[in-house]
Amino acid sequence: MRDVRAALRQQRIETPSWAYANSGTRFKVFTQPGVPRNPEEKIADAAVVHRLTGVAPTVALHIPWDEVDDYAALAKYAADQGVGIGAINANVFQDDDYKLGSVTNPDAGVRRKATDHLLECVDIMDATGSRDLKLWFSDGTNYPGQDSIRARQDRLAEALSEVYARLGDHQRMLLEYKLFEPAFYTTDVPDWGTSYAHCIELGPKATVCIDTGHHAPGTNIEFIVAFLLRAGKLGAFDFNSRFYADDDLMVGAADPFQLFRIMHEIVSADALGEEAGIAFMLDQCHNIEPKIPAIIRSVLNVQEATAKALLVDADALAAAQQAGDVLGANAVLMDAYNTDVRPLLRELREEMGLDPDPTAAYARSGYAEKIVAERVGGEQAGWGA
Ligand code: PSV
Ligand code: MN
Repeated sequence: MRDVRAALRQQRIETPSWAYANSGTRFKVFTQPGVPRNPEEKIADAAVVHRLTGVAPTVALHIPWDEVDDYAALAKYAADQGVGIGAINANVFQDDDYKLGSVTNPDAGVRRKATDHLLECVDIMDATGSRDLKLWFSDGTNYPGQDSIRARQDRLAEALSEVYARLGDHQRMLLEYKLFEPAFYTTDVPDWGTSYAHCIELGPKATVCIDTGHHAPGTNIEFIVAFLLRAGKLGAFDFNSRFYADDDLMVGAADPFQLFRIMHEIVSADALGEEAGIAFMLDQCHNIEPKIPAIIRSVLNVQEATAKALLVDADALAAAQQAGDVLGANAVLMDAYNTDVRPLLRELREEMGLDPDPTAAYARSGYAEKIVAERVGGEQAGWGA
């Protein structure tokens, strides 16, 4: 029998700095009072989420959205707040120079600029002690014939290998993929296979990041999880929910069953613990809902899916599978999924010295009112779009 509580206690979910900031669609950003104005205030909010949930000890940064003069000082500030700096996300998608691509741009000068930014992100990792460099490229083309698909792959491989060579012994590269958007005809890293192939070419420090919102409708994400786990090439998740495209809604909101199926693959491969090296990150935007409570909800959604996955009776499942008992095997999985794990998680939080209901504890804490009163003046942080 698995030690469900011990596994849940050790779970680590990373929250994204940009989820605490203003965001929206390409039609409108609705601002919210109390939103952070700088990286420190985002980190302070992330620390609140960790204090209340006990399982969100790191916060990912996005550069230049979280640009500061002194990254070591920022890491120290985070540590003082009780959290660490997680992945450093590069941003080569918001500069005018990148209209035709960043590291795959036909212009060598633009490629140099983009690669230099990626290298700068590794410098930042050195200063913050971050392990992971997360790369997502908006690169691609909009029209057939616009550029050479093959040449763009060559340019991508060249930039990635230069950055890979710069990584320290304990640093990794996470290569994210996305089916489309902003490019509509070809995307240079559109799917897990492309990411996987580049990671194989690069070496052991390069692994795939699965953003759950980046697939065609109906894609079986848990298959991708299982495949990459077997190949030792799953490095991270960017968790969120989608109904239509890259919606960036709260993880587990649209399809909690899918989240359970993903976590079942993780648990059955014994890949939940830190030693497995998989970063469980959120990549979300809270456009119309209050941000901190939404992030708390998201963390709890991942925790609930994980608890259910841990409750799967592995022996009974293996026996049913071996016996070819299709319905029996499916029933073992569904029994776990249909278990209400909320009482177990409430107990666990009490054991961890936390409030059993983090959402209610946040509402009672007065933090929301405090940041609305204090964060007056200055410019609210946003995603720069
Ligand atoms: C792209 O859609 C993406 O998922 C990448 O992870 C970016 O870094 C992130 O969103 C920014 O919100
Ligand atoms: Mn992402």
